[in-house]
Amino acid sequence: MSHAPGTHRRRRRAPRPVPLALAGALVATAAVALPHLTPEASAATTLRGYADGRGVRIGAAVGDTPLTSDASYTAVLDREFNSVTAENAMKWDAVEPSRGSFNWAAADRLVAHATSHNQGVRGHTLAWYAQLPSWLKNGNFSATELNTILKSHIDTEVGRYKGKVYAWDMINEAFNEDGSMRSSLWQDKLGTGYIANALRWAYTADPAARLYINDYNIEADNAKSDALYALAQQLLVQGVPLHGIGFQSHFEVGKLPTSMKANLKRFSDLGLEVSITELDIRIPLPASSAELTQQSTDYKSASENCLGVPRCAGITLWGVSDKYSWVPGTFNGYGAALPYNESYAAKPAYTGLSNGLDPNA
Ligand code: 9MR
Repeated sequence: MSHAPGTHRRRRRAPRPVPLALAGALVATAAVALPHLTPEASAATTLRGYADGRGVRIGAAVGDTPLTSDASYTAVLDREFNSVTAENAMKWDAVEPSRGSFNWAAADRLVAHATSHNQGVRGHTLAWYAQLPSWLKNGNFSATELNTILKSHIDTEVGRYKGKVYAWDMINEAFNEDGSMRSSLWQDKLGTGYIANALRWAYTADPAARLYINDYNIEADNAKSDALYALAQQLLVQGVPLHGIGFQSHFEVGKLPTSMKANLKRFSDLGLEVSITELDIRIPLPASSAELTQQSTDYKSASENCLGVPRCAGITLWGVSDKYSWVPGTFNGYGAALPYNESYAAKPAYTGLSNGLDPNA
């Protein structure tokens, strides 16, 4: 593919080959015109090209293993995505394995990679019930001490990445399905007030980062999203720095909630950003071609359900290719949840997502 030398802004893309996706699954679309397009226009036909054009993020959760060992993976990541989320590297157990002793190696690697590929970073996550180090889980700390520990962790981590992380999934999975608060170290010891405190501490550490509450099964209008809505309203009335709601969006093929767009809109109407933060769409294996087609439709609908709402800041997928997805390990008999297959060939889902991002599709 030819490219104009000296166009520094696009230097990172110019030497890359024709996107695999365009060479494969998209041949039947406008992408066939690729050889005649200017470099600018061909860059625009990547996911990140469309997202850049709309001023939104298209992101992927990134694991340290593929980041450091799989050049095919990083080629797709850097060509297609303008945002990354640390899949595990910024979680408590990774960052503070023993009290007051921090391990930034993997998180720093991701941030450095993102910086050098002109990608934004979503931080993930600071107050969650899972992936806590054992010293913390089993420490039997008093509420006062736990409060200090949480504050110090947030000050340190958010402070370290000040100006480098554009949004934090601060609070993760705080609710039960019936809308009650989920039992966790934080909730049980500190009460729901830990949420406002955590957001305030993070805001002090980096006033420019967008601070999110993130959860799953809140995409539909249901008891869980109603409870979150009530909490968000209350936090905003209290002047707590809550800026966005992250809708994880771990879906099963053909089962997108019909109320998703209206539900995202009611949060957006509060003045909050809305983002899809962990999108994947699992299929019972082996995936049939009808299911792959349905998955493509679902990727398009999911992205449109966000982008069709004011204040949608972007869409992050929970991975890049089926090679590293968490899905098969958790949902027995399911997989094929991402737009790239294990060999980095674009699936129909890539076209669906791409069309969802392309304002002219
Ligand atoms: O993808 C993550 C996987 O590698 C970890 O083993 C798992 C541990 O709980 O967490 C996964 O990521 C989760 C995310 O942090 C929060 N939402 C659900 C995600 C999938 O389980």
